[in-house]
Amino acid sequence: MLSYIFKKRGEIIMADNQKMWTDLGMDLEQHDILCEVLPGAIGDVFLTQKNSPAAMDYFDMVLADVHGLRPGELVEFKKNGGKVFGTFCAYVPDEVIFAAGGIATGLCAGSQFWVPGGEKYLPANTCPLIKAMLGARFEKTCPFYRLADMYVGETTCDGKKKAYEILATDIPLHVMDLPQMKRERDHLKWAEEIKDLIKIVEEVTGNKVTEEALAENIKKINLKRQALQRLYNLRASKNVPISGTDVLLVSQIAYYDDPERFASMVNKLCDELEERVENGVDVAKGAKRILVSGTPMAIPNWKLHNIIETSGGVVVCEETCTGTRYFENQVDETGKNLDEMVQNIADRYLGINCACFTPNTARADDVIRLAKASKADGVIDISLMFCQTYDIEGRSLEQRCKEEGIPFLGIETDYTDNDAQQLKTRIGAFIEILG
Ligand code: BJ8
Repeated sequence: MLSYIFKKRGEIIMADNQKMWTDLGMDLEQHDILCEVLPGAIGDVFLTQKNSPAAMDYFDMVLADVHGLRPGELVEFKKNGGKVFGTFCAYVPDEVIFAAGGIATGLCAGSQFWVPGGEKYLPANTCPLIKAMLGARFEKTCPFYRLADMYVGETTCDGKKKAYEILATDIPLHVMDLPQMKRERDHLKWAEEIKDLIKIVEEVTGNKVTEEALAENIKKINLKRQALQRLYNLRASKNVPISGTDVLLVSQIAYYDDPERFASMVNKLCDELEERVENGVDVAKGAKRILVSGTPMAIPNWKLHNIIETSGGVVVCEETCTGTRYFENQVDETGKNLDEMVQNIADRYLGINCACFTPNTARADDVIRLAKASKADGVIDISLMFCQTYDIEGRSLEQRCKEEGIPFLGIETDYTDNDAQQLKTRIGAFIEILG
């Protein structure tokens, strides 16, 4: 039983991860089916791209052995007593987990493959991301879901809250009580929640979160954010040096790669892109520049980017949690003691503008600001099916874009390909009318 690794674009080698997957208690037969689909999907989306930067090789390699490479590292880490924490949301502060000597890893849920498994536990009219979370865990077909010692959830949307109750029947799960408003007292409350998380990770890892360790990890995660910000700044140049599909992959990998290695690989990519910008290299000459906003696109969800970029558009920015919401704003590094550092962490994370908050007008401000900064010709706002908060917010966002004279297209979709043709037609028509 084999997983496929693309060593370089177009070159496929095989890796045998069977023993690790068996040890993790995975359903190998079902997992084989997923492994068979993935290389085709990667080939269709990534290998058909022209003029992809050479430094994307690293991210392609990570993707091609997505269930082998990083899980293998985490398994080794656990053999030496390390603890792994699986997270689901951009609000959970990785700094705290790393400061306790643990490793945080995103638990992505971007594949239709996991949705039917989730529907055994949840109503069909639940957001596909949430259904995929449960499917990935209970169907035993994702090594990340298997190897995490604990999950860390958060009180964002109602669907996730209920899903965490079900997941907690199968794995230790701590839920952080995220405020739904951003008043001063909410900032203080979020700091208290982070202190609770510190206690939990200290208990699980057996390590204290010291001032030194927290300061060091604030810097470490900030460096990752800075690398991503650099990448996004380069996309804003007149000639587009990298496709949105490639950048989406980088953003998806950000959630589970080693933070230091990831930052250095993103910076390496940026060095290459800087040269491209100077030399006028454009991967999408004549294409219309699109800002994508809305719900996150967890790996391996490349559906919308692929459609946009094969319909005369190029994605130049994502106002999503697999985009700017993940890395904008640094944690203030001047905190002198644990209390100050925790408050600085709380303040940075509460700066994220998720539709779960009320009011959330700052998100529309973000979209307008980013559309202008990235010189977008239009905004495509995406809501995963049955995600009420993003769907509802789409209406006011459309209004704001209209007021600013920015063309806007709202889309509701899921992980299936059932609507792909229809979306191609709608997106193609939208791109046509962009001036
Ligand atoms: S900070 S966007 S990662 S909650 S799409 S599961 S909201 S029903 S993913 Fe999210 Fe954190 Fe917000 Fe970002 Fe619910 Fe909507 Fe599904 Fe969602």
